Amino acid sequence: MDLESIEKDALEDLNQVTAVSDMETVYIKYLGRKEGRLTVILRNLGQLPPEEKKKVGQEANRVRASLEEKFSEKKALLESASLLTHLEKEKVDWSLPGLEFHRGTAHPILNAIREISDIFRKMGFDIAEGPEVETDQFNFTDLNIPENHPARDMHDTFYLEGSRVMRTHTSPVQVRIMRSAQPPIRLISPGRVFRHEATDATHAAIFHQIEGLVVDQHVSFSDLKAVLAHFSEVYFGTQTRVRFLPSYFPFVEPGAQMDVQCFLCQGTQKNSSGQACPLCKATGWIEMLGAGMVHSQVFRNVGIDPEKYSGFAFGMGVERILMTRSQVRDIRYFLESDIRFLRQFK
Ligand code: FA5
Repeated sequence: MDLESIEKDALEDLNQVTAVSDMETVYIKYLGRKEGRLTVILRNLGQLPPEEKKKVGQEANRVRASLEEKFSEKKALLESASLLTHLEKEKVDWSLPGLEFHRGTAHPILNAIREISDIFRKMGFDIAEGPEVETDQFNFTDLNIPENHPARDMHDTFYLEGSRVMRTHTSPVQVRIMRSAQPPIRLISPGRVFRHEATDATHAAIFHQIEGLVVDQHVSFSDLKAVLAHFSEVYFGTQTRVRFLPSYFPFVEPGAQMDVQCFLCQGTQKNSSGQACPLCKATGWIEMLGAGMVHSQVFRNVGIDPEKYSGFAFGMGVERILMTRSQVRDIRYFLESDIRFLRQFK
């Protein structure tokens, strides 16, 4: 009988269904309002002779009720199965290690600048900034380094159009400040500087300096020495040896430099295999800063009376100072963004 095969076919089709989304097609095929195989039979009952009409009608209704029930059972089954797979997928394994979130930090050089600046701030120094693109006049001429002066050779730089240069040191900030402010002046100025330089373990072409300038009445060379000695004691500790020796810079008189003992060879000038220390080039010392008393010509260039005022200045290399304290063997590491190197400074 038709009804029997409809029920059988419908149940078989239903059996094949594995997703709720596929049930609709099967449902329509048998129970759809227009063309459903069972629906058509029910709709045409009226055309049957009364005896058969009753029999077929009863059976057709039973099949319909049974199929409806089977469909909703299957639907419920599929829905709970898909919910389970969904939950399974979303299951959280609380025993797994968490995802580590790496927070960015300031670059070690920036941190060193902050730390060094703090030491000077506690000694009463203000902080000033100057531009990285400087005029030839402020970078050289006003600092008593006229054109064709041999000192310009040591500061070979990147020249720009219109007598502008990438500053070779932070000393032009001295000029800018002294031109705009009257003494007393007591400030430091950290910043980036640029030199056309053959790089090696202690020389980079882009590095950082911190300039210091004090101008007042009766400022003496011993004030300079005391300030620098205090700085090195606080920053390096009392165990690190430093030395203060004469040097030449056209914008100071007298001029000096401060060296720090090479941490790699401990001043012995040799490495562990007895060869020349590659870091300090077998000198036992690393130059840390240049300094001196502000030259009277510089005072005249910026409009400060050298008879009334005196002052000292210094310019320290931030990378060299940090290298010494953190025992970094090559300045070029600071320019690479190798996270393994940077993480050591946390
Ligand atoms: C100067 O730049 C002077 N302006 C310093 C100064 C300021 C003297 C005020 C007197 C008064 P110098 O070229 O020596 O001097 O550089 C100063 C410091 O910068 C050095 O002692 C060193 O620590 C660092 N330095 C110099 N050249 C390099 C380089 N190529 N790479 C990394 N650090 C450097």
